[in-house]
Amino acid sequence: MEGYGLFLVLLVSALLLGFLSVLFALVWVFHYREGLSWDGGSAEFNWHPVLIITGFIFIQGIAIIVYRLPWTWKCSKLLIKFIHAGLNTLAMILAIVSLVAVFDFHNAKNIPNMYSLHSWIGLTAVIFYTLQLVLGFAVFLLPFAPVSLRASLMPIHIYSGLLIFATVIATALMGFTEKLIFALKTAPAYSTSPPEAIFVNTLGLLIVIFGALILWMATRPHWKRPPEQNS
Ligand code: ASC
Repeated sequence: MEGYGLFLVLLVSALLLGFLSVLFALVWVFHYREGLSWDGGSAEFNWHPVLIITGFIFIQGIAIIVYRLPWTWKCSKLLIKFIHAGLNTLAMILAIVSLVAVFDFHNAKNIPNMYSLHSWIGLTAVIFYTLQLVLGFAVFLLPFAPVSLRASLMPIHIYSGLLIFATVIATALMGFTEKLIFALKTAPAYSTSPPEAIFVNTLGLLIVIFGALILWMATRPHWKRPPEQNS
């Protein structure tokens, strides 16, 4: 349990940053924007940032580090696998609902779909996340795959999981920039740094720091869950 105290400090910091990011997303859409509803208007679009930040960033981040929580090491590995898969499934559902909100809003307002880099990378991330979940379920959770296959796929599962998580954060940053440029076209223009722009730029910073902490916690070898004891 080397540096276990530091792990807890990073974990609490990541949780605070995660909650703060969700709170910032809600303040953004309720205080600066049109709130939330499912009516084909801007308040429907607003589900997109709220659900992406809650599900695809915060919940996915927690799902990534769930094996590394020291108090779960005495729980069965299978239980932690179910929690890892369950949190990722919840994140996937929220991400898909958030995409439906955007497409529905665009179609209602005759705004074209899938032209921006944000949309290309974002849809790719959701598709690969879904593949990762289905493949992870089939190989690591169901009892059929031989240990040799599990062992050879595990480094790829870890690498692609971390790559998708980092890509989702980069995609969210592109989305913030796009939305601020679209929404703050005329007075107050984005270029004059109005309060909404400062607020959402800050939200972007919070999410980058959250991601940095999760990636650090997930990649330190000495914080790995100890191998199962056979006794
Ligand atoms: C699993 C599991 C592991 C790995 C290992 C292969 O399903 O629980 O610890 O795969 O068996 O790396």
